[in-house]
Amino acid sequence: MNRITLSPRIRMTPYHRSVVEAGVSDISVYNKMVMPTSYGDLLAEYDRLLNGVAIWDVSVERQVQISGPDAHVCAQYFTARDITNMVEGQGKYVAMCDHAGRILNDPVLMKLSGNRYWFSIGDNDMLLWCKGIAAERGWDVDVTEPDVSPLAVQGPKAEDLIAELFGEHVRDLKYFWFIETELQGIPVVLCRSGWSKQGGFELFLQDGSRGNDLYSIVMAAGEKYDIGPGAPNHVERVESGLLSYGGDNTPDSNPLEAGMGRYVDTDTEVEYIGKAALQAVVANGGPERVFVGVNVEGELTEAWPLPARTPVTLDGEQVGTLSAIVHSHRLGRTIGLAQIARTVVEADATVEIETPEGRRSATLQKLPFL
Ligand code: THG
Repeated sequence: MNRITLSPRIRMTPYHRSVVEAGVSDISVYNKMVMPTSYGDLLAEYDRLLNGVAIWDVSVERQVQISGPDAHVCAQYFTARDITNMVEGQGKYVAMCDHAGRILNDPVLMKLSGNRYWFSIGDNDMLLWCKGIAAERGWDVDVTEPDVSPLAVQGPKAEDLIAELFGEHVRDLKYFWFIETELQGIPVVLCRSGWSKQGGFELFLQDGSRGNDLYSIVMAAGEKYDIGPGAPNHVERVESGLLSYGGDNTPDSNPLEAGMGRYVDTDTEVEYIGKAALQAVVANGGPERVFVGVNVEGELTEAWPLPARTPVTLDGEQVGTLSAIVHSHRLGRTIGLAQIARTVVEADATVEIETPEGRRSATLQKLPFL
């Protein structure tokens, strides 16, 4: 199986022609939209992200826009973090939970104004969730998916490139802060963000008909920095311990079990979905599982990667699930991500992973690796 049938039910991104011309070789589907995942040389893409600058079509990070007089109370209700003091132009990494405190998404929440918010979402149907709950609550809001498609520019040379395109003032933007601006007449929201720890920005294109124009402008200006195409990089994100919602966490995980504890407020007056359940988790001594790094003995071979959520065992009993395993180019060893029972993590136990080539032992460590 090496083809995917592109039909209208799999949405193309506004950068489609550009990424095809750039030589896209692999795609995935995320939020019912095409997500380019490689241009044929993952090691070169990793190297470009670590040492240069890369351009990523991440249109799949769709926005759920909450606008109207009740936007603040509505956005707060969806967010397991106190957003009372958020100001216009600020973004925050947040968890959205169900009523049992289980994580539904891990978006970047952006406050465009007092009555307009964007949840820049990961892969789950949050538009339906937000529409349904806002309507049932009778709030005066519109819940929509606007014509907004992020283009990420990532890597140590991203800031110089973005400063050249938008002006020196972009160097003062703090993490997840943004400005509404334009580039040669193309409306964009420029945010210091992106799913890597190599630095960079996301350009939230606000006119889908201009995607290939925007892509060309960035590519032309980036030529002197040797810019090239890339995509969210699996090896780098494992090294950096960035959560991939839906992949890393089991469906019944709360955000404390998905490594998002420091972004969750339980000691707060504000009301949000899942608050009572999360307060109970804290009152009972903390989460049952912890999101950790694993150092796996031996080399990663062709027979891997493992199927999703490989059992992690201790003395033959399952104590967790492994969600990612890679050869770290920078560390020169095999590393992975797992959700593991807190008692096992606290005991700093050595665990086992069942691989296609037999059992391998693994030690645990705090994230990030790097
Ligand atoms: N860009 C945009 N939206 C997104 C993503 C994105 N929505 C879904 C998904 N990706 C969100 N996931 C993350 C996960 C981690 C980070 C950003 C998005 C991140 N974390 C930093 C860290 O963990 O060190 C900083 C977090 C902090 O300290 O506040 O950057 O990629 N538009």
